[in-house]
Amino acid sequence: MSGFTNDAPLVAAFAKAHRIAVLTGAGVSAESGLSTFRGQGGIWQKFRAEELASMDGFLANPDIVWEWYNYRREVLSKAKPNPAHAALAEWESECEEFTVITQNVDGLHRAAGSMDVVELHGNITINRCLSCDQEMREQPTRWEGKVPLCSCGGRLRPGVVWFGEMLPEDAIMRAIHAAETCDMFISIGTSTVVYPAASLPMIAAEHGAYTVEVNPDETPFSRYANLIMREPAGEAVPRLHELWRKESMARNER
Ligand code: BV8
Ligand code: ZN
Repeated sequence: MSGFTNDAPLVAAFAKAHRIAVLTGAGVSAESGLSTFRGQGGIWQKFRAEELASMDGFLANPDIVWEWYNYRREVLSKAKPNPAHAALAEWESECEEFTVITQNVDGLHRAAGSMDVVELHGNITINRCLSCDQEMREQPTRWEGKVPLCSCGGRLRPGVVWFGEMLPEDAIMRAIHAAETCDMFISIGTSTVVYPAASLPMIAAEHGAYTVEVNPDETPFSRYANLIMREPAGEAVPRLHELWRKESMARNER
């Protein structure tokens, strides 16, 4: 079922949604000009994921990996949050509990004003030292080829979670808690193939949440979603927010 029909379960679900959890993937940032990973023009169509976003890939090709991250940081420096990011930030300010769980490393949810954000896969703007493990936010001053060096002399890597690496414990625990306790779970712009993030929509569904999928394409979760919106996030998310606002105000007047 795509778009809205005024059927009772949908209206009832929106009216009683006090605790909302949102999972976002690269698709929510597509309209900010950031390439997705697997969609049209996806970054990885030119490369295989393991060559770039993994420790083995980094150790084998440190300069290529840093060229890729520097390219993404360059594109990100010109990117702005889009109407989907903005609607989620506004929605959070009106809702009792509203958690944005993101697989993205672009920081655009916080840039849009979202406060309760769980960055499952880290943040591309942070560097971390392979030797002393300290995080470095300031600009490096020394390089080994294209690889920036820490003040301790160790090689720096982007502060993101690579394939084969564990997600930050607190992030995945917060994400699972939000999925288990929310009334409504909205999955936006993710191909729902990268685990453990991809397990969150199903966890929410199994705990009785009303689930919504916003994605122009089908995903492995589509068949379980209560509401599907086959359209870009920049159009769908503001409409979802408006529908929730209308129904929750109507509830308060009853
Ligand atoms: C882990 C950070 C425990 C880096 C990313 C074999 C060996 C090792 C591991 C595994 C293995 N088999 C499986 C695994 C687990 C692996 C995994 O799931 N692999 C998949 C590919 C099968 N997961 C891991 O390794 C995770 N760690 O499991 O640790 C462990 C340890 C050792 C051994 C085993 C297990 C770590 C995963 C994190 C990897 N890091 N990113 C960086 O960004 O550089 S993942 C990367 O993919 C991004 O974070 C991205 O978010 C994520 C998922 O992609 P999506 O966000 O969904 O983006 P995608 O392009 O795929 O889809 C975009 C969607 O948007 C599309 O559907 C498109 O239609 C839609 N769209 C397009 N435009 C719009 C739109 N939607 C709305 N509006 C639009 N306008
Ligand atoms: Zn160091």
